[in-house]
Formats: sequence, C-alpha cells, structure tokens
Amino acid sequence: MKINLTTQDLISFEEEVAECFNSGKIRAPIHLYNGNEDKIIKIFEKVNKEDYIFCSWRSHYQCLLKGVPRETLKKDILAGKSITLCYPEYNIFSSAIVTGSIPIANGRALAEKRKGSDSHVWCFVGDMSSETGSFHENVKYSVNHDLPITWVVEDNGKSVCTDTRKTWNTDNLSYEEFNLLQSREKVIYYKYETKYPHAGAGKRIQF
Ligand SMILES: Cc1ncc(C[n+]2csc(CCOP(=O)(O)OP(=O)(O)O)c2C)c(N)n1
Ligand SMILES: [Mg+2]
Repeated sequence: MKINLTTQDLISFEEEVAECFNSGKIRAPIHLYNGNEDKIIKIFEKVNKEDYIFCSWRSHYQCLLKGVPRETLKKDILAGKSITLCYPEYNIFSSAIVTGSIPIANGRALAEKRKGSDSHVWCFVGDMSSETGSFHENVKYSVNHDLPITWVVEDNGKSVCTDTRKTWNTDNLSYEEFNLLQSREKVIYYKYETKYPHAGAGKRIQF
C-alpha cells in the first residue's frame, strides 16, 4: 500500500500518545508498539487497500499504515478507544479479547474466498495468543482450506508480565521461523524488543 509513513513517523506517534497517557489526558488502557517499525512497514508493503486487517489491543501502527488519518486516530485514543479501535471504512478491526479477532478474521477470509474477491486478510497476534488452541485450529483450517489469509505473529516474549516460553516450558514457540512446517506460506513470524511496558507508558497505572 502506498502510505508514506517512516519508522520515525510511527515512533513519534506512539511517543505523543505516551506523553498524553503519562500526563493524565487518556483515562483508559493503551498498548504501545516500539521496536517493530521496520518489520511492520515491510509487511504493509504487501497489503492492498481492499484487504482486511484484524488486530488485538495493540493496533496503532496497523491503523496508521492502513490509512487512518493520524488526527482521527489520536482523537479516538484520547477518547479512550485505543484498546478496541475499529474503522470499517478502512477495513480494519480489533478486539481486546485474547484470540477475539482470530476466528472472525478466518471467517472473513472464508467469505472473501466464497465471493471470489481479491481481498486478502491479515491477522496480527502476539506470541502468547499464537500458542492458544484457537490460533492453532484457525491456522490449520486456513491452511487446509487454502484461505486468503496471512497470520502475523509478533513476538515480544511476554504475555503481560509472564514469559511465554517459560509458561510452555519450551525454547521455541510453535510458529517460530524454523517451526512453521506446512503453515509456512500462511504465517509470518517476527521478534521485537520494546521500550514500553505491556500497557501504559511507564508512569501512572499500568497492568
Ligand atoms: C480472554 C482474555 N484473557 C485475558 C486477557 C488479558 N490480556 C490482555 S493482553 C494479554 C497478553 C497477551 O500476550 P500476547 O499475545 O503475547 O500479546 P502482546 O500484548 O504481548 O502483544 C492478556 C493475558 C484478555 N484481554 N482477554
Ligand atoms: Mg507478547
């Protein structure tokens, strides 16, 4: 997609939001991205305008990269909507429920295939979400039915404050590069390190 946003544009947006949160102008949860800018920009080079994007509670970068104007997004975040941003007019939807978007994204992909449309679906999940039963069965369904969907696993190593690999007693997550097996074409995986806590921006209440 031709959205001319640089790494610095994305970083500065999150920094503005962080500042608003830390000074008490946002009275609802926020989940900020950091450290994954180059990777997510690269993914969006393959996303078309008519494609659908499904996200979690952490979706500011996807909204900007799908074309939601910076001012609109900021206004909605200031109004407390950061955790569930949905813009049907830009084909972008999110859910704050862990795994909430996963089956909906798959259903959208099935519908697009049945319609014979050219729209592709992109569903972004965190590392812990990618280890859930819901994710495993939805990837399996989309692979076996060859649905027009790409799953993007964004690995920051944590589920809130819990170490994902420790939880599952493993060194490698199910969808890490060398573990992708037959789902290779449907799943993109990347690792990133962030300067922000799971929620909030370092000051005031966070969880
Ligand atoms: C059904 C449900 N259970 C618990 C939560 C609380 N919760 C929000 S984010 C999160 C961690 C998810 O971790 P991961 O999938 O790695 O995403 P990240 O935030 O690290 O990007 C949890 C447990 C929730 N939102 N929904
Ligand atoms: Mg995580």
